[in-house]
Amino acid sequence: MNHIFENKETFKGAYVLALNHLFAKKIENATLYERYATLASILDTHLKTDYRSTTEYVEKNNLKKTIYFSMEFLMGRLITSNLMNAGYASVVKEAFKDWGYDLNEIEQTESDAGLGNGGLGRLAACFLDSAASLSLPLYGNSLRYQHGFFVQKIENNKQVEYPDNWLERPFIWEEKKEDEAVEVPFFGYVENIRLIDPVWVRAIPYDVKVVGAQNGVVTHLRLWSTEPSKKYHYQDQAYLNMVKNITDSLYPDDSTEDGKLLRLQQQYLFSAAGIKSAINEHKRLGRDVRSLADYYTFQINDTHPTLIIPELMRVLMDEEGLGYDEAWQIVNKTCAYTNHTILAEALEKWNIKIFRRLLPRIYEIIAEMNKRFIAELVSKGYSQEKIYRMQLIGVNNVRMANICINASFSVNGVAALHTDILKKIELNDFYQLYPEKFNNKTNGITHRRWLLHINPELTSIIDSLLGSKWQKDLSLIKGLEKYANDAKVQSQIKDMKLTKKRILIKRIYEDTGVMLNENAIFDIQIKRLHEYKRQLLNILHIIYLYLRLKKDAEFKKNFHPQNFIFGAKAAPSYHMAKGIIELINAASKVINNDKDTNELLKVVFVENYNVTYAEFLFPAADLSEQISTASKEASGTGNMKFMLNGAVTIGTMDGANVEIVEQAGKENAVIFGMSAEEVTTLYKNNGYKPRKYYDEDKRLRDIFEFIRTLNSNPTHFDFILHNLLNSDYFLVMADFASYVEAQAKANKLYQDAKTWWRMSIMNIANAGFFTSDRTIAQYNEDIWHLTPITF
Ligand code: 26V
Repeated sequence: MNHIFENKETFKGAYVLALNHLFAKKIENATLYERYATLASILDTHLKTDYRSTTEYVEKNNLKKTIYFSMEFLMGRLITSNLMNAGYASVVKEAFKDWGYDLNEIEQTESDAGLGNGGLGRLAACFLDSAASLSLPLYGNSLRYQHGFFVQKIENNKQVEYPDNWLERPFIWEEKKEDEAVEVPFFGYVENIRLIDPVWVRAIPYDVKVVGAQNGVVTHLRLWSTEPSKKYHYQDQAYLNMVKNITDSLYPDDSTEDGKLLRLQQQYLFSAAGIKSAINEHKRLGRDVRSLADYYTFQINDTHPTLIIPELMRVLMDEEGLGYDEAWQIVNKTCAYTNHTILAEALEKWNIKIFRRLLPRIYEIIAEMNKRFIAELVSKGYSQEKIYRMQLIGVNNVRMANICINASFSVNGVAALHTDILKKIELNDFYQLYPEKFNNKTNGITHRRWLLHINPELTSIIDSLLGSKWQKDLSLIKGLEKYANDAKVQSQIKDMKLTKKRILIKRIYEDTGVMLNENAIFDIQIKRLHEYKRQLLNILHIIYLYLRLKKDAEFKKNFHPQNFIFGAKAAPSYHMAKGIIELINAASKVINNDKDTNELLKVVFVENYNVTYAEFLFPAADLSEQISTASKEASGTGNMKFMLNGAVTIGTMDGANVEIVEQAGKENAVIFGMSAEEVTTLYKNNGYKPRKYYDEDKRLRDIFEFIRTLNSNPTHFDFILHNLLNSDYFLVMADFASYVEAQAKANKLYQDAKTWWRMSIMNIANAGFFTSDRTIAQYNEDIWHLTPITF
């Protein structure tokens, strides 16, 4: 077959024509963006053939689909990943080289699609890549936010938020499907199950192609946008504003408890539209609604898409005329729920008043579900107290997680420890009632983006040792283990790190003016800013190091230089988190400018940490900071990206760290701090006195004193210090001594090069389990049972 990506000459010919067609320019006159847009357009157009054959295959063979409902998909840039998965990266790179251009440079002009907050959204993006690469018919369903996750700037040490106008220039990978628009009703009132006088909003899908790894499979992520309904002749400004607002912005908040009507509106919009489009498709293919469960699984990513449950009930009963029991059976066989947090404050609840006003019929259905559920529990002899804990509606609010657990056939956690805690503690009532529903699916990351794409240097080292089969089946990366002590391989890995550090140093220098020492240990903590993730513990330790280096010559002599790098966004309304960012920046200014220590110790807070920045940071790391209070981090996925790129974890036995240590060996990580069980017991006994640590540990007193010098107003950071002394819910004070010890151990280990690079290689070699290909294969095996597409 002859096509434009066949070889560099055919590609060059097509590219020059397209550039002329799109921008009326010759290549030497085109801007960087025009060169990018031309490449993306011809690739996107080219992919249409595979997209069509995938769709046709799935339809012709009546394959079951999974619709992955997620309010967030943190896609990042797509050009390189699409080119690589399509198998055309080297042809394009060669052609560009002939012209004197660098493909990486072109990539820089694509906007980073930041339709998510953090781990949950990035996981969804990795899942799309893995499912398509495993030839599974999985499709994403979400919202097309006009503004993604805010752009962070640091001004005066503080975080300032700016809007992310990522759609400023056309998003080339999307295609508007006007013909598949649906109308979604809000408000109104109910008369005999009929919704009277609702306000209609038109939902229009934009499909973004998702390219499987060299298997000809192209699926999509469907993003819903809102437009005024076609049902009205006249629309006033208030209505038009409401319509626009629904898909205006992503909530920059992990907090789902803000009670905002708008967020509930977003949730219903993409849930109802997604269900409607699945049912439309199901019928178009000539199938009966009663067989829905044979053709679809709706995976509910956290509780944000919970409303698909009552919505599906509504469609089946009110529109399709099924009885309650029959509808309930279908819902129960199609919906599956993934839980991503045990933090009680993160469990979504909606005020009944708001809920009923916005979604009166949906509320009625949930009330009916609740009535029947309570009756079932009563008949099983449950106590009043237990029933109250489990019911779907509390005194004031609708409980989304309870609805999901009650109505889904599968409930999964995202790491072994997390699922264990759900079963034994947080969701124990439900686990006793439905033990068969509960299962674990440890998270993963796509090694195509997080190794092949971002670290070609490491990829080629592995290729040279193992051939390239491991790229398709990451479990084969285990073959590296036998080179762990090999001096030559160790030095190759060390050189790879140095190369990646130099690239990062340059970027950080350009962004912040801080020049980092390339021989130092690169110690990196990149993730959302949350108290439970304990960036505060990290900065307290850095201050301790700084003070010690200044006064202890012997310590200084034995200390290997260390660069501490942070990247984190705080929710705009999260006062404590923003205070911690300011504290890190204020401390870094003093530390970086102190001639006594600044050859040895630097601290950098990178601005606007996002997927694109992450791609520079992970490969350059030596130490991966995973220091959450044990039991609080459901899984973590950054920990896996570091490991795969040869960093050693310094962390607590929390989330997937437990499995990382299990895979790599305890001797190949630096573990510290209280265990999840100890934390739980401490909370239960109510006996935690953080002030004791302050009184007994001079290091803490010195750190506090230093913090009081960081601002012209000595009480400026007192809200942080007082919290540590008087409450410290996340046990920073309790784990401080143990963390200091762990850090000292890591610094010493690094100085023993043979041991260190052995550890690094052992981490890479044992990261195979953490590919999201494995995660997706397990979801499919246990929950979805999809048949792969085999052309
Ligand atoms: C929400 C909230 C809201 C209230 C304040 C505290 C708080 C803390 C965390 C959250 C997160 C909710 C869901 C979430 O993003 N979970 C993350 O999911 C990742 C993918 O499974 C997982 O790796 C992370 O450990 C988990 O935090």
